[in-house]
Amino acid sequence: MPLTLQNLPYPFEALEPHVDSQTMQIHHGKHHAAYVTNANKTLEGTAWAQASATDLVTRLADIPEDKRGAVRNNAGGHWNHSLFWELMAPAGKGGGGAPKGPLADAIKSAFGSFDGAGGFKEKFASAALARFGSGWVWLVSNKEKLEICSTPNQDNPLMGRAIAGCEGTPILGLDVWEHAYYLKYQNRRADYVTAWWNVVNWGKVAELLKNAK
Ligand code: MN3
Repeated sequence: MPLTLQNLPYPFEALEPHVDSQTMQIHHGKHHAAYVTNANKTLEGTAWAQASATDLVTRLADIPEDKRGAVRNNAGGHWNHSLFWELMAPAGKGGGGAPKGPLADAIKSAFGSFDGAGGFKEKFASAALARFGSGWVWLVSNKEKLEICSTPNQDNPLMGRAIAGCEGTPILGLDVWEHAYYLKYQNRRADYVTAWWNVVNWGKVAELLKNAK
């Protein structure tokens, strides 16, 4: 089956006021939908037409060269957004708060603390602000260790360090393209990041960490 656009796991307005309804509608219904359409159009009639998004991003080097750039951007965009929607939940109803259990322990061991000075949240937010132009910030599980890294455009850590400058299994990702925040926050990416913590679904992150091992 070609790639398909999944519905959001919550209504468009569910993440208000932190992420606004109009942004969610355009982001999912226009931006994400376009990545799916364009990836399918690129792969139509090729041996890759039935490949999963994960196959496409992890085996990018095997994709015919004339299609590779379009697959990198569009299958990458589809993979990244499919995860991103799952990583959020309404504030106070699965979203926000702090990680628990083995995830909390792993974050503390890798970064010193979750929300203390110089700790995980501060480092992740700095990486989000340091990403010039469009891209993503990731928390990855790489060889049993948690690391923060960032990628340009729709690159993904599963593409590997040689391509994406980052490697490992993503367990948390933040979209810092302007389309993710401009309607509500305009140029204030830092405010978007601060607000986004209120809707992070740490239960999902914990599950992804468990599956990454
Ligand atoms: Mn986006």
